[in-house]
Amino acid sequence: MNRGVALKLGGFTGALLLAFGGAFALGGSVDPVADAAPTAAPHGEASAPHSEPEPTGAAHGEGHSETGGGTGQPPGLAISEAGYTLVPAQSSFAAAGPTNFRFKITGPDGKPLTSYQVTHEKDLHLIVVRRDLAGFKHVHPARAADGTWSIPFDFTAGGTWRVFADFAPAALGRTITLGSDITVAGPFKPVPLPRATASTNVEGYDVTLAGNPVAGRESELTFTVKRNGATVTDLEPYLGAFGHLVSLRSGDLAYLHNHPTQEAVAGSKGGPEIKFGTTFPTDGIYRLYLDFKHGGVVRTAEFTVTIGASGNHPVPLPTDATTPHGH
Ligand SMILES: [Cu+2]
Repeated sequence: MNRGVALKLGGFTGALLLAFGGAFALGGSVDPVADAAPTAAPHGEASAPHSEPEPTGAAHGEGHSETGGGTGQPPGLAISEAGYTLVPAQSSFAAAGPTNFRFKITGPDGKPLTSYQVTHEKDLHLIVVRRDLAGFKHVHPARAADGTWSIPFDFTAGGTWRVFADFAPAALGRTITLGSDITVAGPFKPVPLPRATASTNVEGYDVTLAGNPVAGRESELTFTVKRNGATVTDLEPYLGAFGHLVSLRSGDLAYLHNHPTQEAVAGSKGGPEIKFGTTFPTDGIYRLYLDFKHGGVVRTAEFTVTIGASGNHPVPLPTDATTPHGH
């Protein structure tokens, strides 16, 4: 009997090792450009020049810190921070399907917040994803005079969903991201997190990710967009940049701010590269969601990225780490 248990465990461990072995693929196959060139020097690629050093905080209209307001934790893990609270009108739905999702942000005075500082061209960004990291949407609700936000939203399946409100209260002077769980009744089939790969396809667009991110310091991520084998050089500005990137940590759905390193004004064209400065707080597995706009349509390219040798085993690195983690 004991032997039977041991055999079962052995098989399970083997399957896990296989899964994580596959997840290492990205680390070995991407261009180690971020490590090789942390300074302002161009990378010698045959690409359009990009502005480095990166723009100041004014470029994205925010001066936030990377952690959740002195908690030492990444953003998105709390429903309340710095006196501001995310209050869904309804935190449970009786069935999957289209609904009108409504919520408020209450301020330190307990009243609905109505005074926001614009970030990435909006007063508030709403990210909705199921807890298994499937079903990602980045949307922009409308605010009524009384401070209530609302947006038509389709909870496409049952399960526990996570909503993130990413905004800067005018009185606070920095961005905060609050998160709340929303439960939706109905059948739920967890979607396994896809393996880490350096490229993905979304609606006919091939998107490749290059970079060598390490935990605890800012790394550059470069996405390259192609269509039918040809580089796309007429990306359209979306939210003040040629792309908008959200990263979520698998396991707890910590939310990462990602700063585009280039601004994009109306009428300008970008691509095929889109660059971001990103600081992953710890080793672990992350799901990256890149929104880009082409032909008037916003599409989302998704990537799984493992940081560190362990992947599934978060090991905080010193923030002044100067050598790559590993062996
Ligand atoms: Cu947004």
